[in-house]
Amino acid sequence: MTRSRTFAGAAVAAALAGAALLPTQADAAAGSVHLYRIYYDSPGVDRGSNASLNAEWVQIANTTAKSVSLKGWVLADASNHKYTFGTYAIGAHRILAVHTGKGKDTSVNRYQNRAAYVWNNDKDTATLKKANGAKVDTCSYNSTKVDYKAC
Ligand SMILES: [Ca+2]
Ligand SMILES: [Ca+2]
Repeated sequence: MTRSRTFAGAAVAAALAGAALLPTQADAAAGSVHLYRIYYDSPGVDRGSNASLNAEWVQIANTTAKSVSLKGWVLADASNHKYTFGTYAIGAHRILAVHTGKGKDTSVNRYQNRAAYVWNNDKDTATLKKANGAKVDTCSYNSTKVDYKAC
């Protein structure tokens, strides 16, 4: 026990030293908020029902150990249809879905409240920006063979 604990302590010390020397790697290890998946062709024929609109969504993951406020952040498609987050924070290690249709916002489901589809079924690009306009992430797809894109 003592030996393994000492070994673990040494490993942590080494990791911290490495993190101090390589901040970029440290940031990656600390996680990020990023686009995770886009389900762009909702199941079945696109008849425009609210259920169908809500089966079209974009997932955003927070892989950091902290809750992150997304207030004022903007999710947009290639045609610049924008969804701006209100007061909202994504919890640590959580994945949220931004649905296209109407619904009641929850801690992991947000709704654009649209009456029409946003994400093209053939190709499109999702862009996530902070309130100050700084780009956080983009995710593009170009295929009708599958219905979703893992970013
Ligand atoms: Ca679509
Ligand atoms: Ca469909």
